[in-house]
Amino acid sequence: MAHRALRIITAAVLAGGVLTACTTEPATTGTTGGTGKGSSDGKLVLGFAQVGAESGWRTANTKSVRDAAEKAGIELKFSDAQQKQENQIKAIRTFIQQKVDVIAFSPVVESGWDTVLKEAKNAGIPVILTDRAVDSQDTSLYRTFLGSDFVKEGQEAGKWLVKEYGGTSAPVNIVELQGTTGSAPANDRKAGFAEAIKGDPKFKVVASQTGDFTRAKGKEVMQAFLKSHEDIDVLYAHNDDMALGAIQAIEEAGKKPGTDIKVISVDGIKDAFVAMKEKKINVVVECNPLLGDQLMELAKKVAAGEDVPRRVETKEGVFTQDQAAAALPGRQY
Ligand code: GYE
Repeated sequence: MAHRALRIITAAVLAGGVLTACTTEPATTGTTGGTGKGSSDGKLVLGFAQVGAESGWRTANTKSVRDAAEKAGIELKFSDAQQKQENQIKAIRTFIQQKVDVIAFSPVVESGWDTVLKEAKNAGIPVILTDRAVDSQDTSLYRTFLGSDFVKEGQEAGKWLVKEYGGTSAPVNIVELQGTTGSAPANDRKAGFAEAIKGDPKFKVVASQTGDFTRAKGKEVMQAFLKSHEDIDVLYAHNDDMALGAIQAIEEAGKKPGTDIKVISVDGIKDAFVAMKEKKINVVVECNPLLGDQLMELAKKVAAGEDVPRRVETKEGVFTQDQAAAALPGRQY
C-alpha cells in the first residue's frame, strides 16, 4: 500500500507537479479502471486535464467544473496544463496510472492526441472532450464532446459586421487577434468569420495574428497592428481577454475603441459587458463556460456504460451595446 501511494505521488510529481487535490491518496482499488469502481470511499473518480488559466472564460470554466464535481459527489483530480500540450498528455497518463473512472479534458490544440487516447482506451477508461475538440480520425477514442459550436460563433461575429456595414461600399479594414495557434476555437472562429464576410470584397482582413487568448498578448499584438496599419476600422478578437488588452493599446494610441475602431469579441465575460456598456466593445458573441453540471452528468453515464450523445452543445447568444447594461447584472461569469 505504501509503495502504491508512493508510486502515485511520484507519477504526479513527474507530471510536472501540476496535479492538485488528492494526489497523495491512491485513487481507486480497481485494476482495469473505467468500470465505475470509484475511489476508496466509493466515489466516482474523474480526472480533468484543464488547458490553463489563460482567460476569464477559463477561470469560470474551472470553477464550474470544481463546483459541479463537489455537488455531484464526484472526486475530481484536477490538473492545470499551463497551455502546454505536453503537460496535458502527462496528466492524462497519470490519470491512467491512477485508474480513474473517467478522464475529461479540454485539448489545448486539436492535433496530436491519438497515442495517449489509445492508451486510455486500452486501459478501458472512457474519455470525454470538454470545450475543445480534437482532429483524431478515430472517433472511438472518445465517447462524447461537450461544448460550443465555434464555427457558428465566428459566423455570428461576421454576420454582425456585414449588417453593420450594410449601407456602404467603402473598404473595411479588419485586424484579427487569433486564439492559441492550432486550438479548435482559434481555427473555427477564424473560419466561421471568414466565411461570413467572404461574399463582400470591401471586407479585408489586413492583419491576423495569435494573441494566445491572453490580455497581455492581445495588447502587445494590437500595438504592433496599430504601428503597421494606420487605417484599421475593425478589430475581431477571438476572445474577450485579447479584446480588453487590445482596447488598452487602442486608447494608448490616442484612438477611441468602439468608435474609431469597432471591436467584435467572443466569450461574454463580465468585464466585456462593462466595456460594452462603456461603448468600447460593439458586440460580443457568447461562449458559455459553465459546463460543469453537464460534464458530471455525462461522466456518471459513461462510467455506468450508458449511451450518451456524440456531441452535446451549449446554447449561446449574441449581445450588442444596447443590451449590455440590462444584461450585466445577470451575467454569471
Ligand atoms: O473562448 C477563451 C479561452 O476554449 C472556448 O478558451 C475556449 C476558449 C475561450 O481561453 O477565452
